[in-house]
Amino acid sequence: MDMRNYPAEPFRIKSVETVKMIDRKEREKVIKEAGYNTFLINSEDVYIDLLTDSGTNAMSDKQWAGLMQGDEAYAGSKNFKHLEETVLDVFGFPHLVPTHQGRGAENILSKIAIKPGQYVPGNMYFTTTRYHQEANGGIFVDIIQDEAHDAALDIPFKGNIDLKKLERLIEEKGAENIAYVCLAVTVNLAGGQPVSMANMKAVRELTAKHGIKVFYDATRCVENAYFIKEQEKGYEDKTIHEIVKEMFSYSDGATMSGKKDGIVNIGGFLALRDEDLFLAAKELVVVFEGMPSYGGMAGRDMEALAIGLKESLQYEYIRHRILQVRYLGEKLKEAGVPIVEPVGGHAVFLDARRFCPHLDQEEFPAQALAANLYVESGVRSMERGIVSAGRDIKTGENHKPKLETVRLTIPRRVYTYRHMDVVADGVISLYKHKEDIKGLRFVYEPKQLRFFTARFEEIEK
Ligand code: P71
Repeated sequence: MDMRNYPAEPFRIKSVETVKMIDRKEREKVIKEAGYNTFLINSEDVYIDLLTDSGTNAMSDKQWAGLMQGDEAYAGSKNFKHLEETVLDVFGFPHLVPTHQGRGAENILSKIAIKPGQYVPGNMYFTTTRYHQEANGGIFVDIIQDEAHDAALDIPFKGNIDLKKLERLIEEKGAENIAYVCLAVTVNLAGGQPVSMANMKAVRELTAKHGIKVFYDATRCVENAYFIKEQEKGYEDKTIHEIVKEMFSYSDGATMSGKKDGIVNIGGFLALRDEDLFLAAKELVVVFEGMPSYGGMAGRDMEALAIGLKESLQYEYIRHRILQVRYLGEKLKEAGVPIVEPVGGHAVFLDARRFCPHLDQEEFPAQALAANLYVESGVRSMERGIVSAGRDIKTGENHKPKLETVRLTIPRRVYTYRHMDVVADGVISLYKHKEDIKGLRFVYEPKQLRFFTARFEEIEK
């Protein structure tokens, strides 16, 4: 691989955290005790932690300095004002409801914008998003283009909405039975795949004709903007900030987990254009989160998020971010390891169907692969397949997603290219004896969001 294609870290390291590596024998013990669930492994037993990019980011010196300027007044914190101004500047939304993290915003949006029995079309489900939609009587409908469900298909803007699917849904169910369109930028479970500006515009035009609102999941919107600059005609010379602003101009509001592209460790928000919806949201935020001027966040955390949002728009930052992830993906591809293509914004997804063709989906191949990768290398990853998908709320049957993946999620500004090499070596060495990976069965299955705390045992054949 030609390293000239991959920019060096656009930062210096000011503070370090020492990590240790326990040996294979100990890791075998750890994974068994964790019920073969990487969520249940202690951080201290992990060498390189790619469980998630959520809240695991390294803050800048400016963000740490911002923490010291936290105004912890119960009401009217100056940091709220700063965050409010920043959200207006970055996204163009005049109304802000801070929440403790993304799902807090999803809870409130679902409650104010869904009437029981209404449909909520979206570009692929996300676990917490769909949970809140369904918990509030909504019926999630996947309207992402079919191509997104095909792991091996390498096409740009794989996260796009299929406009025909949306049009058909509106015709069949009637516009009044559609709560809103939920548009995620990027699409996490499709592999961090972006949505094109043309698609966002077209969704806006179609829904406007029918008076249907569009809310974005803004969680990884800056990564999405980078892909637009890199790959969509007419955007080469625009700044990331300009692209983000245009993206959100085609929406009525957004939920955001600040723990990703906000480059912080905790926090999130709901942002809205509409005054009446804002009033409704404010009435609920006091019940579920806190006063409207802090919601679920400390003053200092609002300050760090305001600063982080601005930093994320810097071209050098986001270019390095995206290309570091791509570097890992390209290394694995070169070695013949099956991954979801193209490589998305926040993670490389291993295609567990092709990695473990000897396992049936009901034997949880991705869960088993994640467990074995930990034993092999000390690298922690996350299952994103049948276990994450859960059961159908009506029939109780397992959802069986076409994508059965293991996510190697890269935290922002935390690891170096050399760390990526170590990860790639671990995956490649496991791939060489993949037939040894045994299937799993549940010994404990929680009712909601089961992947967090489920326990498994190996199936001996
Ligand atoms: C991720 C997470 C965190 C997570 C969530 C559920 C299971 C395991 C890990 C969170 C997201 C997300 C998108 C697109 C909303 C949330 C919720 N992702 N939308 O990928 O990716 O935000 O965690 O701040 O509540 O590991 P929240």
